Amino acid sequence: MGGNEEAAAKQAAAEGLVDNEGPTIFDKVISKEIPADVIYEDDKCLAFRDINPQAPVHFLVIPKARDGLTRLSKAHEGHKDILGHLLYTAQKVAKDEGLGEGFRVAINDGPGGCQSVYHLHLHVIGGRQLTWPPG
Ligand code: IU
Repeated sequence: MGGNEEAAAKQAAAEGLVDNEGPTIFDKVISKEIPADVIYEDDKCLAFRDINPQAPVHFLVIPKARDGLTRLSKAHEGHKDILGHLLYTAQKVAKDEGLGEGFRVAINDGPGGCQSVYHLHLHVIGGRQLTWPPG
């Protein structure tokens, strides 16, 4: 690996752009080290607006403790409570955001699912007519 490539790989790993269980950019959102537009928070999770919104309303719901959940497919029996909590929170915040007409909850898993940040997150998207199938 050349110097530039190595630096890019290190940067990607530092930002949680690879599934290596290391810290991700979302840890910095949780610790408030980097600013985010947080719209809901409790002891277990955080919801904040996506910096690159795909619809008028687009926010992410993330667990505060990653506990191995870099991606949904890493889930085990012990994660059922937090998974339920994230889904419950997604619909609650969607209502607060005025998405009474409907919305979409999506979880991208791994390279095939177009996941880019390896800290589990639910996308909640709405505020316009969504179409199906997604890309
Ligand atoms: P993905 O499912 O891993 O592809 O989605 C990651 C999302 O995180 C993506 O929609 C980004 O726009 C979003 N995001 C963010 O909101 N804030 C950040 O600092 C970073 C990514 I990096």
